Amino acid sequence: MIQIDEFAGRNIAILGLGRTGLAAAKSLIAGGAGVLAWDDGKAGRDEAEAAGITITDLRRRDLSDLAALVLSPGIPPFDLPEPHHAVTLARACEVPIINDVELFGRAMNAMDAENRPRLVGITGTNGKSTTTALVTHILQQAHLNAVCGGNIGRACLDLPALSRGQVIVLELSSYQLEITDHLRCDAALLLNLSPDHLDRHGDMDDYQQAKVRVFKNQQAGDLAIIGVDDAEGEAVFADLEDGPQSICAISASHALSHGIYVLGGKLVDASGDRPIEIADLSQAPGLRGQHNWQNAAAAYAIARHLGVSPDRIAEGLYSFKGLVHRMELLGQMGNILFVNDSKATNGAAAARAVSSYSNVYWIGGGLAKEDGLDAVLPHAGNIRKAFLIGKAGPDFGVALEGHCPTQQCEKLERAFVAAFKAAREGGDPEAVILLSPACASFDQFDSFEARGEAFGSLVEAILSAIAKPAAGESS
Ligand code: UMA
Ligand code: ADP
Repeated sequence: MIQIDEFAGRNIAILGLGRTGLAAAKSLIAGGAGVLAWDDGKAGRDEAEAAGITITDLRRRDLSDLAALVLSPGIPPFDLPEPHHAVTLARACEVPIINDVELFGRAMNAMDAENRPRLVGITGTNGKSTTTALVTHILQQAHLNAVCGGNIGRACLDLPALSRGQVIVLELSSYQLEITDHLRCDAALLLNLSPDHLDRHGDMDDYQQAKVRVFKNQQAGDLAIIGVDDAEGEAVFADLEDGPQSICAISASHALSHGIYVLGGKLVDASGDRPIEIADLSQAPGLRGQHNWQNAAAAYAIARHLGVSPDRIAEGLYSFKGLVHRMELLGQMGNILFVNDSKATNGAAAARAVSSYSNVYWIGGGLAKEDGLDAVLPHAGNIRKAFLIGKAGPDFGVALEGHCPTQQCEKLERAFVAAFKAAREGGDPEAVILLSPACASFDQFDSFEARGEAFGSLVEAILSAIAKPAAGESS
């Protein structure tokens, strides 16, 4: 746990007692602050009380004596979609609204330069978790004391106490960045940008403004890495050219005269006098698909900045296993692969998976995002048939008309059974039953993890049913 001393002897409120709020409460209490904690959900309050944290209803209290209100990332700090009552009260009393990443950034800044860990900040619309895990894996393989946290699942204040020689790799969402002011990253990455979370940010411009805060406070000697495969990234790169930090462009779609790029699977470092081939990513099983090449190029740039040798980085790229729920190969039956990409909660992410395979029996749908299926349609030629579920099913059916056959299945189980039958009858040399929904899961599941696990159970049931001969059948 990272102890936060800044509020010793003062009262500070915490709204939201999930992973972020619980960790923040513990860090602040350890540092001597008077913590007033609240969660609108009973489960959150109960868990906090069990951990010895006092509960105070922040919606019904005068907040004017507070030094700050610490918000969880899931609770909007501004007016969209609508402000929380406690946020409105805090604003009226001019209480600063901050978050755990801001507390973390200030604690880092308060350290002596020689003891301060090095910090990597990773953001983008898609690929954050994969790149965060990949960077951490490469650094650990190179025997650096690296840990990761943030949006990837472990609150940043829950990480081990800050100490000399550590490298902290933080995955940062737009929700976390939008009210973070003092974070300074030794290496900061913006992978890509496409429409997401616009209900909260209002428009692309506001979303982009939140994301580019990852570069705020960078100094000479720090590195900004920017994916330039989309127009937004190119614009951010141009904006940063006048900044104090060094900048590095990365691409998975074209050669760069200066930067790091991947072409035909070959990772090339063109940041020096002449381009040098570093690795052949077609030999990296955990980094299949062009989108993962973008992640690999970014991870390479970060690890080089932290002093890891190109050979060591290549070893890390080859030995990376990938993350669960992201184009995760669950198993194979004859010519049929089962791939769980439940984390594809928007169209841009699903497009990457659909474009990575031929003969896709695609399971998609759920709660649609702003970008709908726009990014998937150019790759619909790879879809042999779409099996649609959830609220978005009917709209996706309309969007796919004229592109590929579709079947409305409503539920995941029905979609899986229908997709399996179709894939068996299809006779393709390699077929893929791909769950890559292009949607959030919340209409039918608690989380993308629960959705991926449900898919995994269906796959497991089929694989074990086929492996075991039926009763009475001779082997
Ligand atoms: N709550 C209220 N009132 C509200 C809304 C929520 O009291 O109006 C309470 C809930 O009852 C709950 C708590 O707030 O107890 C949840 O807070 P939270 O949603 O911020 O969740 P945490 O558990 O703190 O997890 C957060 C991130 N969640 C979100 O941003 C929504 C996690 O990212 C992150 O891993 C974690 O902090 C540690 O840093 C998850 C996520 O979905 C993976 N992120 C989004 C994404 O990747 O698209 C941004
Ligand atoms: P995030 O943490 O940003 O949501 P993940 O690494 O969890 O990103 O991947 C989310 C989804 O996006 C998965 O479906 C994955 O296959 C896909 N994906 C991973 N990297 C990229 C990328 N660089 N560009 C687009 N999609 C990606």
